Amino acid sequence: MELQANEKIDIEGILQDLEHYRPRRRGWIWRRTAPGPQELGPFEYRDTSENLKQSIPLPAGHHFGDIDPQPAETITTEIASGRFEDDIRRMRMAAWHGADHLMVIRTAGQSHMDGLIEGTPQGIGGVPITRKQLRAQRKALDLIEDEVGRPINFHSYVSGVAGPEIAVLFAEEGVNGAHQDPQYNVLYRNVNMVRSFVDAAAAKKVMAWAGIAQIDGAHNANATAREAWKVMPELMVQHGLNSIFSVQCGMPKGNICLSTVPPTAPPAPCMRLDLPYAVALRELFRGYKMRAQQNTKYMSSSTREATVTHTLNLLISRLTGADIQSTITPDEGRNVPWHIYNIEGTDTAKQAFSGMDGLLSMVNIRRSEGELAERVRELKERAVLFMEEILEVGGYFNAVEQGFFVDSGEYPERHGDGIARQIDGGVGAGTVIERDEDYMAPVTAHFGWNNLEPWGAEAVADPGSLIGGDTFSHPEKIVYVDELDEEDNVRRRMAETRHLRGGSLIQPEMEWQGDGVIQVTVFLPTDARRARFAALEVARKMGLEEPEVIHIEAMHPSEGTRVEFKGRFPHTINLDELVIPPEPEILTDDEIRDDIKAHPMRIVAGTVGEDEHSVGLREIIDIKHGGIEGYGIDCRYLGTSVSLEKLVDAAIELNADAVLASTIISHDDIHYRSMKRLHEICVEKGVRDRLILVAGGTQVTPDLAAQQGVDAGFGRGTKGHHVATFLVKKRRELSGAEA
Ligand code: Z98
Repeated sequence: MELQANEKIDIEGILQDLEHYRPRRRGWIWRRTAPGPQELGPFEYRDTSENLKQSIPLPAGHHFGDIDPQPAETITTEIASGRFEDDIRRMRMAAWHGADHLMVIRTAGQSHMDGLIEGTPQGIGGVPITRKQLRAQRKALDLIEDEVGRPINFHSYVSGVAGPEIAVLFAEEGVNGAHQDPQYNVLYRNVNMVRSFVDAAAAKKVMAWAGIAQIDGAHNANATAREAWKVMPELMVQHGLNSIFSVQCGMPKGNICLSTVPPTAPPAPCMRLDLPYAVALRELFRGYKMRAQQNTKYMSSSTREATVTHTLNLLISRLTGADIQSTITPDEGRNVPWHIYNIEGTDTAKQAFSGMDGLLSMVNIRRSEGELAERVRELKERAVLFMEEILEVGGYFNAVEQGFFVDSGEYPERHGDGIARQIDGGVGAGTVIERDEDYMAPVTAHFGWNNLEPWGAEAVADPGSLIGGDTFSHPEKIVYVDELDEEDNVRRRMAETRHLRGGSLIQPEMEWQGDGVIQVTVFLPTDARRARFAALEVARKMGLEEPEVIHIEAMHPSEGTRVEFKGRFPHTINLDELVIPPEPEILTDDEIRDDIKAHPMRIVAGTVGEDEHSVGLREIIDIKHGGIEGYGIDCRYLGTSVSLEKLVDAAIELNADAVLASTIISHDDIHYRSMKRLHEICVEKGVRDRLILVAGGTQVTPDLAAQQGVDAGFGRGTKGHHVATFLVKKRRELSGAEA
C-alpha cells in the first residue's frame, strides 16, 4: 500500500488484516535539523529542519515559490474526535502541514478505565484507546510518514490504574510518546497515591525499554488553579518529582519532556509573567527536553484570541527553547476540535517559528540584570523552599494529604484550597502488596524485585526466554481481539457513511465523515442577547438542522454583534452533477514580469463615456494594489470621462499594445454599447488587428463583453494579475508565439 497525493487514504484497506500488522519501529524520533543555514526560495533560514517530501505551504508561500520551511521544533497536534477512523484522514492532513507528533485521546478519561478495552468503540470528546485503534492508526501513520518523508511520532497517555498495561500495549503497538505522571492520577483522577507511584515505576520502565518519550502532567496545575500564574513554583516542583523519578526508573533524560505552559494569557502582561518562569524552568532542568504547550486556561470561544495567545506562547518558546511545540486547536473553547482547526494550530506554529527564525542571533533576553534576573531567582527560590517543606512534612504523600498542591496562593503563601488526597484513599487504595521473596515474572522491562537468579544467567538477561519469549520479542503471541461490541464498532459506523466513500457524493464535514456540520459567521445589527436568537432563526431559515450558537462577540452594545453558529446541512452534493468551468490559467508573477521585460508593453487606459468612477481601473493599474504596472507594463492613464475616440487615438499615437476601458455605469446597457463602439472605432481606423481591447467594470459579464467585439471583459473581483495574464497571452497569440 502506498499513498498517492491525489487519492484518499483507503480506511477500509487500513482495517484489513490488522491482526497481522506489526509497527515497523519503536521509539521516539526527533526532527532532523538542517546541518546549517538553509536556502529556501529567496531566503536563508537558520532554525529549520529538513524539508518535507510533500507538504502544503502557508497560504502566502505562493509569493515565494511555494517554499515551506519546517521549523526545528517537533510540532504536535491532538487529534481525537471520538472516531479514530475519521481521525486518520485528519492526521494525514496535519502531517502535510508539518505536524510530526500526533496525540490521541483528550477528554476521554482514559485514566478512569480500570483495564484495557478492545475493539473500536466510539469515544465522547476523545478516543478510548484500544489495541485495534492504535494499530490501525499506527499502520496509517507508517504510510503517511512515507508520503511526507518524515517520521511521525504517535502519542497517547499512560495513566489510571491500568497504566502499566497501557504502557505494555504501547510498547507492543509502536506508540512513540506518552504522557506519564503519577501526580496527574493522584491530583486530578483521585487514583490512590501509593498505587499510582508503584504503577508509574512499572510503566516508566516499559516506556524506557520501548524508547517512548515521556511528557509529564505539571501543566495541568495551571489549567486547574484559579490563578494560573500563581502556581509557577509548584509547577517546577511537580516537574522535578516526575523527572527524577523517571530517571530512577531507567528513562534517559533525553526522552523526558517537561510539559510547560506559559501560565497566563492576554490581556495580562503575559510576557512579563511567563518569560521569567520559562527561563527559570529551563535553567533548573538542563538536559531534559521541553514540551511547550499552549495556554488553555484562559481560552474563550474566540478563535482569534486563542491564536494570538498561541503566538505569544510561541514567542516564549523561541526565546527560551522548546523541543516539542504543542498546538492546541483554536476552537477548543467551543468544539471538540474540528479538522480545519488542527490545521490552523499547526500552521500557526509553523508560521510563527518561520517568522522568528534566527531571532536569537539578533535579540538577547536580559538574563543577568533587572526584573528578569530578580524574578528568575525568586521563582527558583520559591520552588526550592516548596521542596524543602515537602521533606519537612515527611515527604510527598504527606504533602499531598495536607493539600500542598494546586493551592491558589503563590508559594509560600497558601490559601488552603489545594487538592488534598488521602494516602489510603482514592481508586485502587490498598491494592499494593509487597512481592514475595520467590516472586518471578518472565517478562521484559520489569520493574523491581524479580527473583530470576535461580533460573540462570539467560533468564536474568532475557526473562522472557523462560516462556519461549514474551510479546515484546515474539509479537505473534499478542492476543488480538477484533471487536467486542456488535453495535458500537467501526464496521457499523462506516457502513452508515459508505455512500460518501469512493463515489461522487460528498457532504460538508468538520469532524466525522458525513456529519454535515457547517459554521457560519454573521454580523447582526442588534445587541448580543437578541443577536443570539436572531442567529438561530437565520440558521433555521438557511435550512440548517440542530443550529447552535458557538461564539458571540459584541461589536458595540447596540450597533451590532458578531455571531458564529453551526448547524447540520442535511444534503449531499454530487460532484458528477456539478458544472465546473475549465480553470482559468493564470501566469505566475515571475512569468509575466519576464515576458514584459523581454517584450515591453504599453497600454492606454481611461474611464469611458460620462463616467467619473476611476477607482476600479486605477487599482488594476496601480503598483501598490497588485496592478499591472508592477509587472513593468507602461501604463498611460488618460483620466475619467474619456471619449472612445480619444482613447483609440492615444493608443495609435503612443503605439500602445492595448486599450483598457473602464465601463462602470451600466444603465441602458451603456457599458456594453461603449464596448461595441470601441471595437468599431478601431476597425474604422484600421487598428483593430494590432490593438488588444479590454473592458472592465463591476457590472461586466465576460461573455457578454466578448459578444460586443472586445477581446476580454473583466467583472467584479478582477485583480491586476488576471488582466496582465490576459494581456501577455493575447499578445503571444497575436504574434503567433506559442505560450
Ligand atoms: C496535553 N492537552 O498535555 P485522561 N496523564 C497526563 C495528562 O496530562 C493527561 C492525561 C494523562 C493536554 C492533555 N492531559 C491533557 C499527565 C491529560 C489524560 O484522564 O485520560 O483524560 O487523562 O497535551
